[in-house]
Amino acid sequence: MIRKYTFGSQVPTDAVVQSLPAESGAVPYFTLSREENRVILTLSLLPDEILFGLGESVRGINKRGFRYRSWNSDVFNHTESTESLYGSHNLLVFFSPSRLFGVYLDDPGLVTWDLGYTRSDTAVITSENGDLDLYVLEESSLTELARAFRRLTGRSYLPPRWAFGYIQSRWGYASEQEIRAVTSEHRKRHIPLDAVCMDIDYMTDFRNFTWKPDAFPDLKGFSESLKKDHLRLVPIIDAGIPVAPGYAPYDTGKAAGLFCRKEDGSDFVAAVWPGRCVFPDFLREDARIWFGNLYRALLEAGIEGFWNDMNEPALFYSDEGIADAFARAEELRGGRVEYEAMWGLKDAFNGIANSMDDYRRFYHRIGGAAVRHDRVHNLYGAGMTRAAAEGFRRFDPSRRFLLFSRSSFIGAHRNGGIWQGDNFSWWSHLKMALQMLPNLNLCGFLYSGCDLGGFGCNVTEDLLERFLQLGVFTPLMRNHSALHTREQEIYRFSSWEMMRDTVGVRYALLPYLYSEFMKAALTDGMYFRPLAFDYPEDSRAVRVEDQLMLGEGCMIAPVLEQNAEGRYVYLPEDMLMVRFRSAADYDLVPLDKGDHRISLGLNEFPLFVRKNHPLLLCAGGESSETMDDRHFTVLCRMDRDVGYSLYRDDGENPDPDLARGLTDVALDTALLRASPVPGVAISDILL
Ligand code: MIG
Repeated sequence: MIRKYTFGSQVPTDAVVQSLPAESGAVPYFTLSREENRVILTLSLLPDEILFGLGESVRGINKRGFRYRSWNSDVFNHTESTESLYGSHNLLVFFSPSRLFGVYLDDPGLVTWDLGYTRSDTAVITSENGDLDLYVLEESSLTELARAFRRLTGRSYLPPRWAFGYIQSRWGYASEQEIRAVTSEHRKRHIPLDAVCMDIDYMTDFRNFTWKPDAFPDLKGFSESLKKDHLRLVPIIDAGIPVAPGYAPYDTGKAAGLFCRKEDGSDFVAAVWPGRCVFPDFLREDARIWFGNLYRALLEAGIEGFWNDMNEPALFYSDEGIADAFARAEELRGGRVEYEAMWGLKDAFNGIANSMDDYRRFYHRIGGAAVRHDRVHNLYGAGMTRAAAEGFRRFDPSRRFLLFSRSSFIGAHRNGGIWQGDNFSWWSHLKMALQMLPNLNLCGFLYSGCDLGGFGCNVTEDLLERFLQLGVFTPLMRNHSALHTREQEIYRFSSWEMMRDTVGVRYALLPYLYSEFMKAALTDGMYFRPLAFDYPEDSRAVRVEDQLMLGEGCMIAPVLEQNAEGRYVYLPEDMLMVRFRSAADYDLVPLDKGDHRISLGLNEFPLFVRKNHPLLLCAGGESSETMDDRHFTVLCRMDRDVGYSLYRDDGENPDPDLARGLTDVALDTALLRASPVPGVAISDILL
């Protein structure tokens, strides 16, 4: 059951797709108070209560014990103290043996989540705007609660099937030759690859929808020739449009008055990569249509996928911000600067980027009224995602396009995926990526993954290998790194063959993982889940922070520490461990419910499969398009006859029919007689 409560008058956020009548009674569970405009919800936490949700955020799967802020931020350094990342996902689920409910704030402004931070036994949720729709969700299980929330907010985005292939990316690829060198190194060494991302350096002067004519003399010819080799280009698009008369996106947007404005009616200008930029008012439909149509130039060049960046929006500086900082400096010039003033001076300059002052300087037009940006800040990236997705649909309604964004808001999960932003080549960030994934799924973002190997800092071979071992299972499997960091393509390393074999496992599992993803998306389910969803009564399982359920029948437990030759794993039920070294080389080890120490050399990683759930492996391949997805090896630890329904489709139909895509696989216990591994059926099938 979902109940809705309305406070003030909320601008339409497009997050919710079901219209529910607002209740008039008191909000259950919470004590409500108001302070100026703020709406404050307070609740006593039960001693054993676990909190799930808040999608993209740092720390554990269980969000209890910290303070988070919903405020979409361009943050380069993700630490345990980082209160905001790029997306705001205002769903929180309270789970304990004695109560289960969720609360969702459809609120595009700043929301603070004090979850046992100020007082360990109290949660305080504060909406700064005080204009919001509040939903309270009650269902019989975590799984049903997640499903109800997805029905409320709409079906998750479906990427094309090729988007489940391995993607190579790096900030710095600047020409056709450089990209060809990357693709040919992969093909030459048989490292599977489906796509290469183009970062900002492909553009002329970082201008959206342009490409450097010398570096890409025939982008269409280039993309077509890559496609013959089953490879695709995925260019980046940033939010800002440079102030450059003569540059068509600026001229047309300016003529139609589609940019965000200051109070005096002039366009708000701030610098990002292309220099001084204006910002499309993505909260307006006409601006979204105009921006979505700009993708055409690239779509016509054969591009089928994009990533949208800097859409919090990230602001390097505004003229006003610089002037304020200098004014502060002027005040102090000549005098004796005491330490407090010195720190203030430093802060004045350090705080120039992404400043709250700038976010208060501009306005959106919503329903004819001017709305100051800070009140609706968290909607901006979602508006850009929507603009792009709708533009693709207008361009070609007959297929799916790849789209993933940095900034997001609930609702954007219907239009695109997200990547987990600028992580570092740190072991702790491998764990952080894992812990974020189930909460992203809960909030609707199924197509996601982190920058494998880490974006900032210099990776080491072992860390990249362990990142790839997680990436084998994440829907978005992309190796990405920042300019000036150590080169991170697999072939740069002496142990590239080990990494190639790891990516090979992804391709052997691709039809199965795609099936699990599509079934989850099409039934409003979750691809990754905390163990609590499947074993709510197992007090050990509900607190597991370094293992995830995957699809209907699997569990992952990657190695997250350097120099560890294995790890402890908790099995909430009897499972089959498949310890992979490559697509063709793996051990099958039945393990019973309980604790296990698993030995895992650097080249090894496990997948745990529930008893009586079949796992399908194909022979793999070097691209998702050239794989044989009719011949499979089926593996199953079983003690009865079992079945699995494999979902397959053409990988691009935008309106897939779940029932029509399913093929049933049946395994008979008779198979166990011939098996070399007691209790485990191994069977080759043709579908
Ligand atoms: O200010 O386009 O998160 O993936 O490589 C940095 C350059 C801008 C941030 C993105 C990152 C991308 C980078 N971008």
